[in-house]
Amino acid sequence: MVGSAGLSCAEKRGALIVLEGLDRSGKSSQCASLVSFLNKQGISAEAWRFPDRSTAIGSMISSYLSSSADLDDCTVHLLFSANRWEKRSVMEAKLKEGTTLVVDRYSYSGVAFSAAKGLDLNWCKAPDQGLLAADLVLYLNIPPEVAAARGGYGGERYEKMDFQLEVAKYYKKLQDSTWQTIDATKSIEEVQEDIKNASLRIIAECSEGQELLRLWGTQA
Ligand code: DGP
Repeated sequence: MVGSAGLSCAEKRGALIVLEGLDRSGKSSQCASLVSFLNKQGISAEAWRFPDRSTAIGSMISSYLSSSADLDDCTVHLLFSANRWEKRSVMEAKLKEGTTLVVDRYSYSGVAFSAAKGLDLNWCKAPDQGLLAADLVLYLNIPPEVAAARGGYGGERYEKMDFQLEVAKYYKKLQDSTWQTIDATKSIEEVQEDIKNASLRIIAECSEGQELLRLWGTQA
C-alpha cells in the first residue's frame, strides 16, 4: 500500500536513529562511534547532523548561533525547520536504499529549544509536521551542571545552564514509545554499549520491514 505522500508501508529499509540531549551531552562523539561500529559490522550507515550548517539556510543559523546575527525567535525556529525540510527527500531515499541514518539532533531539538524560549509548544511542532519520524530517539540524559563542566561549554547562544534546564523540561514532554533514555553520565564505553544494543535492535526490525512514519505520529 502506498500512503498519500508515496511512502510505502512496511518496507525493508534503513533505520532513522536520532540522538538528542542537552548541549555537551556527548551526542556528536557517540554518533561518530556508532556509525563507525555499524560500518565495521557491514551495516550501511551514515552520520548526519542538524542544523546542517553547509547549506545557505544552515549558514544563517550558524551566524545566529554564534551571535554574529540576531533574528526574531519565530523566524529562527522556521529556519531550523526549513533546514530539516531541505534534507527530507534525500533522507527518505537513503532509508529506502537500506542505509541507516544516525542523526545528531532533529525536530525534537527544534521544538525543545524554541519552546524553552517561551514559544507555544504546538506552534513549535507545526512546521515539522510531515517530516520523517525517527524510529528510535536515544536521549542522552545528563544534568545540565555536569554538561556545563565539560570542555567548551558556553561558546554558543544556548549554552547557559538555566536555559538548558528549560530545554530538558520540554524534551520530557516530547517523549513517546520511540524514545530510550541513556544515562550519559556513565563512562563513554558504557554509553556506547547501550547505544549499540538499542540501535542494532531497531536496525534489525527496519531491515525486516517497517512503515516509515511522519511527525508527529502520523502514518506516511
Ligand atoms: P549543535 O550543532 O548540535 O551544537 O547545535 C547547535 C545549537 O543549536 C545547540 O545549542 C542546539 C540548538 N538547536 C539545534 N537544533 C535546533 C532547532 O531546531 N531549533 C533551535 N531553536 N535550536 C536548535
